[in-house]
Amino acid sequence: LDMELALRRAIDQQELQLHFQPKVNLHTGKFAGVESLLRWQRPGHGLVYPAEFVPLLEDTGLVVRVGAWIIDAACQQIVRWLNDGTGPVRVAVNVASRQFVEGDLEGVVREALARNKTPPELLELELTETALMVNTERTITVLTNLKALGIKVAIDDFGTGYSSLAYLQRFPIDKLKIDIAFVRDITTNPNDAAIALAIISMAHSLKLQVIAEGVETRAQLEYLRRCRCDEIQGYFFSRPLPPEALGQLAQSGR
Ligand code: G
Ligand code: G
Ligand code: MN
Ligand code: NA
Repeated sequence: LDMELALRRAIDQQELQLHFQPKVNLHTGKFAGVESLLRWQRPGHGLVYPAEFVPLLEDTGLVVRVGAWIIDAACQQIVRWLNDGTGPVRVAVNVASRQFVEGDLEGVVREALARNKTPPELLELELTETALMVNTERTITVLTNLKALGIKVAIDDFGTGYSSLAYLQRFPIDKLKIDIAFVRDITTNPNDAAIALAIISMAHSLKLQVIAEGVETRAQLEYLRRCRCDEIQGYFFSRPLPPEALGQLAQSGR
């Protein structure tokens, strides 16, 4: 309960902030954008990570409100980077299940894009399989409306949830993000390697891009490159960084 109160206060006191983890294009070796990751600068506690409070945000439904703030903050940051000379940076935002299922995601995104004058193609949403499968007809409608706004859509943590392959071709999405669970032992566990390769092949057959998360070693990177994976993200390249730290990195990659 203390935590919930503190979180409610955090929202009002603007203690929430976004950090950004770079993604790299494996075909060109160049910077390919970032994933935004929520942080809580909690007075007396330092920087608090989402594992400690995102579940509570979900349980209390606060995630719908915070989620709208996150999307607006990401749109704002995109424009800040455009204006400060960093250049165009595509930002992928995590969307919580409840935010997708209960919130007016289309309205939130439309307003955030308009208010900040953000080029829509620089915004991407990362949705989970679970959220997409709750009501598949509604999902198709919402995704179609989101795509009409000009943004990109990815399925996060792919391979760990329950999603019917039949829906992969019906959902208007752009990208699959291979879950870290298959990447971790990709160079030592033949099953994980096979699954990752199968996901990449299937995605490409369906004209989807593929990104692998949690890449920590050059060996993982090289395997994924041989599999024709399009992008990677992980500590091998960079940890999540505060927005100020990103400018140079983004420019060096161009
Ligand atoms: O880097 P990290 O420890 O920050 O993230 C931990 C988990 O919290 C990840 O599963 C990530 O998807 C989730 N998370 C991070 N930022 C956000 C966010 O902005 N919104 C939602 N819904 N989840 C987030
Ligand atoms: O949204 P998602 O569940 O994909 O969140 C990504 C999570 O993975 C975040 O907690 C982020 O900090 C973490 N992460 C990013 N890169 C790496 C990595 O290379 N190794 C590990 N172990 N975790 C990572
Ligand atoms: Mn994610
Ligand atoms: Na993930």
